[in-house]
Amino acid sequence: MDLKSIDIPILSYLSEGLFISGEELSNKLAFSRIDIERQIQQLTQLGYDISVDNQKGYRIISRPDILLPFEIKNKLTTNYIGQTVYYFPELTSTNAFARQKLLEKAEKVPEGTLFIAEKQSDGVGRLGRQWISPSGGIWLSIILYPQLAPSGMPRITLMTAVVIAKTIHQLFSLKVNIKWPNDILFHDKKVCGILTEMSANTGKIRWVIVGIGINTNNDLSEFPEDIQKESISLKGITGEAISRIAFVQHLCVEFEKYYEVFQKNDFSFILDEWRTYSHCIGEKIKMNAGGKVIAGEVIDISEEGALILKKDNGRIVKIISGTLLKQ
Ligand code: BT5
Repeated sequence: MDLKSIDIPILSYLSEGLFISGEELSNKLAFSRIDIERQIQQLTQLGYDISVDNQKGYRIISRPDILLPFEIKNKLTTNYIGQTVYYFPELTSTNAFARQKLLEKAEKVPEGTLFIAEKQSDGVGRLGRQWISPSGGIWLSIILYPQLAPSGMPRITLMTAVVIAKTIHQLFSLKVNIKWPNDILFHDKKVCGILTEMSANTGKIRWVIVGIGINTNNDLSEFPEDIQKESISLKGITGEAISRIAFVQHLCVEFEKYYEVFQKNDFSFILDEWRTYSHCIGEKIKMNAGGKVIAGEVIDISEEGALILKKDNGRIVKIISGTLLKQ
């Protein structure tokens, strides 16, 4: 079964609630009864448990938590984020794959396209660091074509961090923190990382890849010990497996909402939200910025997404990219 392009239209009419008869399905969708049977079989092969009653028809008993495109698109209320989905049981890296697609022909990749993998064999973090991505997590990339100068890129990372923090808050009533620039932490442990990449020419961004890695239901016990100590998953926090499909759908809706605000140049609204989740405003920190260690107190975040730091010698500096160090 080709999971990339698979489409099972009857799924939008089947539910865990009421039965729906084969006749009603074939009337609604203009499919023959044999087509309906075939789609039911496909769903069963994918791990759906479907109750079949000769009189009443079909009803879903349980569905697998696989990030299949038609599940993500099912009743998704966005206009473009998540409306095109490429799904892979395994990839090296969703960012690397997306980059390859964009370099081949960006016009073929609509804005809001998602590239999703169940696991990544070569997931990447910033500065070439490794991102561990076993099954059970959410590893995806979102494609954007913002009207933006390359210097505006850090804002996309900030916006994405707000969207993820908000999604986690809304779905699980959990307060997470954003660690500048690209980490989402719960009690100082990393639950999510963001990797934004772009291509630009003549002072304008051509495309952006927003890579998002979230530890959801994946098992952290296989992580190297040092990373394990500093990581956490949503399953680990809430005590139960979460619905990754519902998470991705919610993320798409929030992402589109914020991206629309972003496109209208209303970044101060996003910054205000960012400040409420910030990990470090008012804190004394040390950071590695381009190989130099800088120490000071974080005063604020700037309109461009730079951290404003009051150095120990009293000087105010803006840091556009760097890694916060442990104190
Ligand atoms: C990041 O880098 O946090 C960006 C991670 C982006 C991952 C997504 S997944 C989908 C897309 N496709 C990709 O290939 N990548 C993106 P950075 O701030 O450099 O953090 C990397 C560091 O986090 C590593 O050096 C480890 O210490 C730690 N780490 C690695 N895997 C982790 C995980 N699953 N959970 C928590 N921490 C992890």
